[in-house]
Amino acid sequence: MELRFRNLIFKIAQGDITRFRSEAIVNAANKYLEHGGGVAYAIARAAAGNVREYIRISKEAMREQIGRDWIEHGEVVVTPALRLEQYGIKYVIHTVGPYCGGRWDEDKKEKLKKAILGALRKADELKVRSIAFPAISAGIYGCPLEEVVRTFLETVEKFSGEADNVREVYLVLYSSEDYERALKVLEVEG
Ligand code: AR6
Repeated sequence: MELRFRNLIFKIAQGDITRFRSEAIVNAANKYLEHGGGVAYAIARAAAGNVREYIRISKEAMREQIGRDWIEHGEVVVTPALRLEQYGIKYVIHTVGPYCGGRWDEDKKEKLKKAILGALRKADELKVRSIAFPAISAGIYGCPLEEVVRTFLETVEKFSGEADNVREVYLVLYSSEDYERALKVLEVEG
């Protein structure tokens, strides 16, 4: 299932993002890049073979790129893909979405938009053609999946007006249930 916004294609896919063939993948991180669970842990383990080592690499990159030991919503950190290069992945872009704990409001939506847009802009700056996102904040952070998917749609549409290099944006759902739910949102909104 795909939608076209200007020169940009937005696709929903199902699978494991650590093996997804795109030039950049996004990590749904926490602000300290601790990669303790969820997709963050999976990416860290797959990239470095050792989660602690990828946390070290991420924190060092954060200090160099941001000059702080944490990131705000909208700020992103780039780390090398290491072992993920075998799938054609060049970069991992770490971004932080809102914590919802089951609640959703305009403030969470704005924070999620910033997190998505920050990663898209960084990918464009890195001259990446394709970028894959997990459903940021829809796991441990407890934001409603349907709202997360809607926010992706709106943000990618907005970004399509400024994209120079990015041509394909994927939202990769891990479980088939989440994939089916995301497809329904696209069918209704798209
Ligand atoms: N490929 C694609 N999607 C995945 C994968 C995978 N390998 N593994 C999980 N997901 P979460 P959050 C999905 O919890 O809600 C971490 O501890 C998952 O099913 O990873 O933003 C961080 O360090 C869900 O739909 O991220 C933060 O502390 C989506 O990825 C915190 O979790 C996001 O779930 C961030 O929580």
